[in-house]
Amino acid sequence: MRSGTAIVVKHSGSHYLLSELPSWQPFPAVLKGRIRLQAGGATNPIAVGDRVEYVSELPDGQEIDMKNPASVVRVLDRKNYLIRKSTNLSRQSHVIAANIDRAYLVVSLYFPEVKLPFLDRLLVTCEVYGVPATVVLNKVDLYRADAGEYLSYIHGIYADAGYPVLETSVVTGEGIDRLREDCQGKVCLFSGESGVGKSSLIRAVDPALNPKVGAISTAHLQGRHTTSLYEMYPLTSGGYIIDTPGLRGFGLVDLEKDEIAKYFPEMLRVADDCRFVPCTHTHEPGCAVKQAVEEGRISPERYASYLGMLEEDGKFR
Ligand SMILES: Nc1nc2c(ncn2[C@@H]2O[C@H](COP(=O)(O)OP(=O)(O)OP(=O)(O)O)[C@@H](O)[C@H]2O)c(=O)[nH]1
Ligand SMILES: [Mg+2]
Ligand SMILES: [Zn+2]
Repeated sequence: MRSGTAIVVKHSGSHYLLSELPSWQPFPAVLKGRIRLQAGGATNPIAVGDRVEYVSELPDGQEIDMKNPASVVRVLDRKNYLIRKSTNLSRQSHVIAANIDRAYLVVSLYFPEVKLPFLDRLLVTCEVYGVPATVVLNKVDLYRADAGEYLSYIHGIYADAGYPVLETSVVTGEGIDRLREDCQGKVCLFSGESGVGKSSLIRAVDPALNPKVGAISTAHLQGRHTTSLYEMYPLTSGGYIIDTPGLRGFGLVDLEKDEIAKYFPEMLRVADDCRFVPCTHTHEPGCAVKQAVEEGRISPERYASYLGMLEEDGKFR
């Protein structure tokens, strides 16, 4: 009988791979029944990035394999995590990853086309769960020349909101050095819609890594959900990147209506000056948020996303 502490580095259906970082020697593990009960409503009790205690019946020196997987007996407290709620009424939720130093939310302006309300919902989720986020505008080779102004405009929206924004291209290599430096020594999560280039960026950041990349469907100009598993990769330069399947619908986490604005950093900064407390920043006179939108200090797109979330709020409960 032996035991230890390890990190979950891959999740595929019923089994997990664990590794005792910083050494990289993944071995299979399954969950004990007691842990399943502790999931608190999530479909997966443990996620990539979780720190767990495991036991194995095998004698020391014998390698843990698929025939004799280890058993996860305890999940250690999480620093943070990200959760995805399904958009139907099943109320199921899925933990995307845990103990994340930074989430890179990857979008491309075209192929697939960016949906700002979707990105904003992801950013709100990161704020709610205490995960620092960077916006990555990928595939700039495809549109810098023809849509340079639009690119700067979108860049400006998120920089003004207070987020780091990177412009990258896997084709020209633009921005990849900065992304690599940024990821160094951290546990990084790459998230976003299918086809935006998450797996491609991981290959570009570290050519030693080889996650599968898929072509964009020519009929729909969308991704094909090439990555189907949650998987952590060790960076040669130190640190880890978690690749994730492309997000489809993305339900907003449970938030009270008057809480949502707190997770828009640019609204939080001015909301203290609203005449009424609480203020929904919709119809109230003397609302500092509405004034900031009128004066161009808060982007109309971000404000529209906020109003959309207020309205949608009821639907997912
Ligand atoms: N022109 C251009 N194409 C890119 C860039 N990055 C990725 N692609 C292409 O976009 C397509 C999708 O890339 P993936 O890396 O598989 O995208 P993904 O986000 O991992 O997609 P899923 O795994 O389905 O969620 C591939 O055909 C890539 O070659 C880029 O910077 N420029
Ligand atoms: Mg992928
Ligand atoms: Zn207000």
